[in-house]
Amino acid sequence: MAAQSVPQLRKDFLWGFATASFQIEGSLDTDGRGPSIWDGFSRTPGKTLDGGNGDVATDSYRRYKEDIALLKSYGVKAYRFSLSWSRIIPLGGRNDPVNEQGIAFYSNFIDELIKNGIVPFVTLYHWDLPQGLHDRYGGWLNKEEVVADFVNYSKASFICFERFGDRVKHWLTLNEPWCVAVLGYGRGVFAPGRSSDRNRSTEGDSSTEPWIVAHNLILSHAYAVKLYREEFKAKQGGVIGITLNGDWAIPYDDSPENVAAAQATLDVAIGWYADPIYLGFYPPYMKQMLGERLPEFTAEELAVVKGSSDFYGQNTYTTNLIKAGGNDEFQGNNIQTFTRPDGTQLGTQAHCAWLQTYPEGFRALLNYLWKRYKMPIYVTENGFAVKNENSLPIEKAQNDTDRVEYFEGATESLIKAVTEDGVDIRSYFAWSLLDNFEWADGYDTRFGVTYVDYKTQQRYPKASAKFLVKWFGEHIPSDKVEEPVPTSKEQ
Ligand code: GBH
Repeated sequence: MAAQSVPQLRKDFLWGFATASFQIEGSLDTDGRGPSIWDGFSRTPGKTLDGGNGDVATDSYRRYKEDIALLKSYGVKAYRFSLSWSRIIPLGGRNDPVNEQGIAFYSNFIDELIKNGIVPFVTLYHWDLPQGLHDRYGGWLNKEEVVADFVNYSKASFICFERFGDRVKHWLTLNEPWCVAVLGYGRGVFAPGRSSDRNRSTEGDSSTEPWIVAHNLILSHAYAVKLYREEFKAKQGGVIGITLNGDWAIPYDDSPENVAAAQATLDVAIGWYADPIYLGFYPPYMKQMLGERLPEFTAEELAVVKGSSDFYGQNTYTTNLIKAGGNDEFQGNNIQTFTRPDGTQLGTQAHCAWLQTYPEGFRALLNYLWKRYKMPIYVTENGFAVKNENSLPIEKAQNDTDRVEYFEGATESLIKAVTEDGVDIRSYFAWSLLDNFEWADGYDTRFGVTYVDYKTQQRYPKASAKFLVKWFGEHIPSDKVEEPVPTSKEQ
């Protein structure tokens, strides 16, 4: 049989699609939700490319059953989504009231997934901090307050979890802390938009705040995991961890300074978070680069931080060539480019400047993470935005050849990493189930495997969805048992 020659992933491999609350839900003032830092930021003129905001998005708060029916039609094993902190605790803080309506929404959502045989894979925080916490004490900048409030929020979220804990087993604390710190407090392109660049922001200090925010994010993650392990894990048997963003880095050429530069880039993009969490210390390169500006953990904190993830979670999209030089600390003072020394491009250009296809880089990154951190890996995001897709008629957009090619390469790298390199990979979530609110790009950039017509909110599957459905159907052993042949007595 042909099926036997196809290399296989684990039987319990979780494949599916990912989204985030603010990017899809809309209904921002519904059922007692409080404002988040993205509400006001996205409504401020000039903050998003096309002026788009999160008021409606893909209307998924109201259409969640339709979204789940779509997931079911794709035959996914799992769905990764995030909870909105402001729906669960509208003002955000540990002494603020919990909103039962918000909890009920996610409880029903989880129920609906389970009813449809889809594993919920839940992110607690995907960038939508309650505005109340930012106004009250500076949000992520304030260690004493924000760590306690995040831990309390985790606990509130676990009210949901507790009701369905026998079947909900996968938790992520934070999505991409690098983006929160750098884009929110360094470059100022994401909420809350703080930056030293006075053309962009009236407040903020890019030389100190991102490092402080990152430190507080790591502690918030770690103490939430501690709570989970102490109070929930034994009875519920789930796993909890963090997911980071990070792309593979290749030296521009084999000169020693560019080889060192590529490693420094990985240290800042990934090691900034992964090294303390999995190895127990900040990368030495960062200490050298930042000196006193890099906060330090107390011995007690470090004991909580080290080992605070049950697995390794990674979002990854592309690969960069790295040259020594430049003064962008968030890239390790190196220059990133897609242009090879011979002038050719690394891969196919996406709609966003930061993304080109390069599937070999995905495989190399998985190997690097496996060797360095020695944890089972959950790939929690991977995807592509087709150039100018937003200006195409729907039928043309549905035929998303560049995205199909991207996923062809990614899945080939995935299966090779597993079967040829022996990397322990447990999940693959494509970003995203739907075109949605793409942060500072507004609705100009589309990442969905399903086209959304924002005028009607109609959903249209693209070719890339069909590709992934077929590919995972062929590469995960089926758990369907053979139907017994009925005996005449049963008939
Ligand atoms: C993910 O981030 C997010 O988790 C998800 O919400 C988002 O929709 C998806 O990607 C697609 O973008 O040019 O300086 O602003 C991916 C990691 C890191 C990619 C920052 C974009 C932009 C750097 N992102 N990068 S900059």
